[in-house]
Amino acid sequence: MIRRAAMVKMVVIAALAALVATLVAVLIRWLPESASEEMDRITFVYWFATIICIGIFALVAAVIIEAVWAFRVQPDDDTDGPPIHGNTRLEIAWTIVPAILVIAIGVVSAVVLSKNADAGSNPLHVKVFAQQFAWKFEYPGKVMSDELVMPLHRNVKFEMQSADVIHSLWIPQMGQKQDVVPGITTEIVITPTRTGTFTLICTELCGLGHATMRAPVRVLDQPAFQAWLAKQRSAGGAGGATSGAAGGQTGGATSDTSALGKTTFASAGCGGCHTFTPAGTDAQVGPDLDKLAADAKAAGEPVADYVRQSIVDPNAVIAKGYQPNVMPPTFGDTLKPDELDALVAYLSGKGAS
Ligand code: HEC
Ligand SMILES: [Cu+2]
Repeated sequence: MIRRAAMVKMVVIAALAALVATLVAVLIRWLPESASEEMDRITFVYWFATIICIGIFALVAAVIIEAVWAFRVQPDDDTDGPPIHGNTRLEIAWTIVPAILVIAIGVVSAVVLSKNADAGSNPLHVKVFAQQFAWKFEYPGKVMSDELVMPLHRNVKFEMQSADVIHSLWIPQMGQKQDVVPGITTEIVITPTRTGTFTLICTELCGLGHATMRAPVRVLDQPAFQAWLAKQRSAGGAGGATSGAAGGQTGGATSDTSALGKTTFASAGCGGCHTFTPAGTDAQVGPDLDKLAADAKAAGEPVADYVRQSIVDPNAVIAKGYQPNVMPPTFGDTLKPDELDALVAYLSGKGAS
């Protein structure tokens, strides 16, 4: 039988251990502030499991500390300890109780998973296109956008496709995370609960530009969202009416083409690897595109031809000092012909001047 004094000591130790663990759980901000119904549920699971863990931690800490202290060897005690056979009641208890707790966590998680996957009867459908290293979003009515805009308190159902490798969609404050896998369409539901700006992050290491594969996210109240969508529709879905005012353009491109060139450069993720002053990017994975003219000359080709070949077939000519197979070879397939033309004009216009 455990003596009364030992029992009291263990209760005190358990209370202290629980206090310390609770402070660590509460005082450190482990999760971002929730911005979606799904994140609210995920946060609940997190606390449900954490509270159970704190209880077990307190119990184990109390028993271990008391046992180590009370049964420590006395000086000069060279005898063996007493032979002990199991304690059936204790063993049944420490099997059944954890089993119940783990099953409880499993059931709560399963309920949350199924609720988080439920898009309700009237979700907003948004198609997501992921490719190295950019995101694109398509709204009903073929409205394309580089920015993810979501209406407040409405289920948004994402249908996601990848043009190349596995990517993964994650907005930390919204909790939900889902891989985007080439060849299949994956789905995820997010229901925003507060307006604001967030960042969508690719969380699957997808290549050299992975760290730059982000997209801006905005949650608007319903009227503002409808207004945004209507405006995008009338703008032909060009993705935020970008002006062609890219400093120093003299390539003879009309401002329409240069606007498309600029948006394509941004949406295809070129800026994740290349410096190009008109686009305001300064990445250094690939060559500085401000200096294209010189490379075209070295290759003995007109700038426009050289640029087109570099985009469609990156390994045809490897820029000096760079590696082959770094620039994705898929742009020839993923870019529409007019986007490709505009991109070539956008890049060579600058280079030729
Ligand atoms: C993953 C990084 C990456 C991305 C994304 C990327 N590139 Fe590249 N790019 C490179 C590298 C590395 C090279 C040099 C090797 C080569 O020539 O293939 C290069 C070469 C080029 C060249 C030839 C440059 C020269 O001076 O010879 C052009 C033009 C170019 N890229 C345009 C683009 C455009 C346009 C996009 C977007 C559609 C793009 N790149 C996306 C990495 C990238
Ligand atoms: Cu990615």
